[in-house]
Order: sequence, then structure tokens, then C-alpha cells
Amino acid sequence: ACKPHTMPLREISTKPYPDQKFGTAGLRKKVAVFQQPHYLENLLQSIFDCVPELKGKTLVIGGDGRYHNRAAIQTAIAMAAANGVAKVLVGQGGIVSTPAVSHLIRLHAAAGGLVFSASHNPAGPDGDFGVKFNIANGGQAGETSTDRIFARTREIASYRISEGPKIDLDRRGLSRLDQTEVEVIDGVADYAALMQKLFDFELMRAWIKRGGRVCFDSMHAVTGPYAQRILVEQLGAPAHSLLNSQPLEDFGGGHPDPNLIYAKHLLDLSNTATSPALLAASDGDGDRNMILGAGVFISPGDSLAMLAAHLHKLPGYKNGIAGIARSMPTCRAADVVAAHLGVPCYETPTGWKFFCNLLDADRITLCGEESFGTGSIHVREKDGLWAVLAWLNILAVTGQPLRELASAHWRQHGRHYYQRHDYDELPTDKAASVLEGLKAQFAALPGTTLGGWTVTAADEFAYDDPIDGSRATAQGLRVVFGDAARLIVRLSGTGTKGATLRLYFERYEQSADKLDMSTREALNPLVTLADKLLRVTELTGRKAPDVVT
Ligand code: G16
Repeated sequence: ACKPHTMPLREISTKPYPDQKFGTAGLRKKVAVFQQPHYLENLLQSIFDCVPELKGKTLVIGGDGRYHNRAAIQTAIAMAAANGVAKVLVGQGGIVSTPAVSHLIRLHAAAGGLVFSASHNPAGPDGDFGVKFNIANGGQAGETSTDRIFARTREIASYRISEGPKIDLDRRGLSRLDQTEVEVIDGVADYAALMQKLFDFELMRAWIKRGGRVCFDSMHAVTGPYAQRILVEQLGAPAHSLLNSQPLEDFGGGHPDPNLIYAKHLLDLSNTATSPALLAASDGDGDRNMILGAGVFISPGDSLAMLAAHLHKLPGYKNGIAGIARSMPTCRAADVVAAHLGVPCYETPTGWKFFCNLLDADRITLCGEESFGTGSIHVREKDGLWAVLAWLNILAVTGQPLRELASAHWRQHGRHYYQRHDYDELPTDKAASVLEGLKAQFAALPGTTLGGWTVTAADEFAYDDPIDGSRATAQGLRVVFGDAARLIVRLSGTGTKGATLRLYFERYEQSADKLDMSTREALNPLVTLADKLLRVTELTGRKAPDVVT
């Protein structure tokens, strides 16, 4: 039933906050920062001011269920009402995954969406919080737009908020706040319906019925309800296939980053005699994925390449793929498949938003990043559960174990060994000195032989968007050794404390006797070479990376 409330709007004066610049994926800060009086309100008002298209239109609101999610959602609804948004769609319990928000925006022709999440960053009163703003195509707002919003946050003096009652986020249905219709919806249903269009649910159900086993870890974050509905209720997987599927405000004290460090238990399980055929995990807001099979870990770059090779076997992609894109630091395995298929492969800066123009223009069907992100044209965000279902469908349609599929792929296309080393919370100047030190050697590097490989190029990556002509500069440093290897260095755009330095190592092997090395063994020569070239220990005082994935 529709309960109308007409309450006065309030114009509240406030000071500007100078630190609301969006990073690689929205604005991420400690919860305490977002809890400062008027902090979130300043940012949201700046969005409403800079995006007048929201007036009179629909706004989708969701979050990953972390601490402060519900409070932020109530603020956003009250401000949407005060700023003339016609309709707000909000997920029940405030829970909607990032890819599901993207889908809801597109499905309901909304003018935009707000996602309250700091992705995989730990949650709770001492953890992180974040805001992402997505536009009408379902993708995150581009840099021109977020720069405008940032500029606005620095001059803003007041914001508008409705003083109406709070919305009951746990009860589905329609209500009204001032002139704005607020609908609390099942955040899972539309997403699950989309997955049914893309994948062969009957075939996957039969595969599970025949004894195919899956283990999916939601890491106490947003994908729990999605996995329960799709994997258990719709595909018939036994309930014990799901781990940590209850979303918790502190993610159970964990770090919902699906990689070999934070989901090591899945790696351990995959190496046992009783391993399920498919093991996977997703992150805080449901956009990342990690894929393993019995006895094999599929790196994100490999996952992208292998999905590209098999995608035409899945119902939603039966016409094949138009092209592929990967972020610059992601290994070049996808490039090899693209060349084999005769489709283009685009190299973009880190950040999913750079894929969106290519997706909108139908230049690409599939895209992915080394940071455990994979997705397709079905939405404008990376999509963790989508990747898991795509792999499940591939296992069901080929009838082959994942390990065999991977070996066959490497035999046909060669293998890209890959690893990322992170140095967290460095003083910004020290992190910058590593980049400067490498840049200073750029002119001298081409033609020199290091560790047995010859440098073919050394540069700072810049990207010219082929659709809108915009240019993104300073997107990371590359030392390229032809097709054989690459060393990439860049600073993270998602950290919340100090600077995070990332080193990426990639080595390509095609000969049959070099396809079964351990990643560590394969990359050791490159790591040694990078030590000499970058002098990380000397410049930062750090002896070893904090995280190796
Ligand atoms: C975000 C972005 C991704 C990016 C990743 C790592 O992921 O959406 O495009 O690859 O961060 O970025 P960086 O290397 O700059 O830290 P998420 O899942 O955190 O939203």
C-alpha cells in the first residue's frame, strides 16, 4: 500500500570537505570519516547538483550490507526525495550487489544508482565504507563527471534533505516520501532472471544432479542471498555447497577479497582428493570472483582468456564474441585468444569504467582484470557470480574437468604465468620515488637484455578512448620484453591509507615442457630483475611485499 507523507525539506548549511575525490572505483574512506557530520550529505548533494538528470527520474540504491550501509541508505533516500527524484528502488535489507545494481539501472531505465560499498575492504566500525555512483548505462560515472562532482564538494555550502520518516528497508513494497515513490524490492530476483537468459540452467541442474559438486564462498558479504537463490534453489546444489552465505555487517571479521591469500582455504580444498569440481568465491559487493577446479587455480587473466575461448557454447553468447578488453596490467592471455578468434583485444587503464564505452558500442562482449574481475556485455560492472555460472555452464557443456580444460588451453595457446606483489600503506613520496626511479631509466632500457629477455619498450601507459576520444594519462609504467614477458608498476587507486605500490609480473611460455612450472619458479627471474631495476627495498625500506596474489 502507498503511504503518503508530506514533510518539510530542510536546507542545512555545512562546510565543504576537501577530500572527496573518487578513485579507481568510487570514494573509499574509513567508516569514521563517513560518520563525520554532513560528510556523506555533502557528497550526495554534489552528485544531485552535478547530475540534474536524476530529477524526475528513477534512482537505484543498494549496498553490500557492511556497517553503516543502512544509515547511509536512509540518508540517500531522504536526500533523493528532497532533490526531486521521482522514484527510488532500494534492495530489501539494503542489500544489492554491484552487478545487480547495474542491471536494475538498465532494466528500469533509471537515471543512475548509488552503491554503498568499499568492495573487498574490511568492514565494521573500524573498517572502510564507500560510495560509487553509476549512470544511466549502468556503469560507474566517468572521470569527467566525478571530477565535476569533486569540484562541487569543495564549494558546497548547504544540502537538501527530507525530514520524513525512515523507510522500513526490511519490508518489500511501495511507500512515499514527500513526492518521491520509494519501492523496497527483492534485490536478487531480477538478477537471477538475467542469469537464466544467459546460461543453460537445465544443463547445469542436470550436471549437479549427476554429482557435479560446487563450493561457493560468499565470505559473509553480499552474494550470500544470490548464491542461495541461484545455486541452491534454482540449480539444486545442496545447501552445504555454500560457505559463509549470511551477509554480516563486519563480514565476520574477514577480508572478503577472493584471492589466494584471503580465500586460501579454497586453494587447500582444491588440492585434496575430495575436491569439488568447481570452487569459487566472491567479494564484499559481489563483483569479483576467484575460480578453482580440482587441482587447479585459474588466474583471472587465464579465466578471461579461457572464457573467451568457450563463451560461444553458452546460450547468451551463441553468436560468438565481438571483441575482448583487459586492463593494462592484466596478462596478455586474452590477446592470444582474440587473435585466434580474429576479434579485437583492447587494452584499457585499470578501472571497470574504462570498459563501458566499448561495451556500449558493441566493440567487446567480454572483459576482465587481473584484480579478480570478469564480466560481459550483460551489465556494466564486473560480475562475480556471473563468472562462476559461466564456468559452471562450461563444465556442464564440455563434460571436462576444469584442470583438463586449462591444460588443453595452455597446449593450444601457450601459458601466461602471472603474479602481483603489493606493498601496502607506503608513505606517498616513497611509493612515488619507485616510479620516478624507473621512469628515469626509460630512455636507456629499449634494446638492453635483462635476465635473458630483451626490452622492446618502456613507457608510461596512456589510453585514448576510441569511442569518446578522451585521454587518460599516467596509468602505470610498463617494461615490455616482446611477447615473452612484462613488468608493470603502478599505484593503486583504491587504498584508504597511504599509497599501495603494485608490481605485476607476466611471463609467456609456449613450449610443451614449460607449461607445468610453478608460478613462483616461472616468475623468479623476473622478480630478481625487478629488484635490480626498481630498488624497492632501498627506496621504501620494505624487504618483501605485503600481499602476493
Ligand atoms: C576496483 C576497480 C577495478 C580495479 C580494482 C583494483 O575493484 O573496480 O577496476 O581493477 O579496484 O584497482 P587498484 O589496482 O587501483 O587498487 P573493486 O572490486 O575494488 O571495486
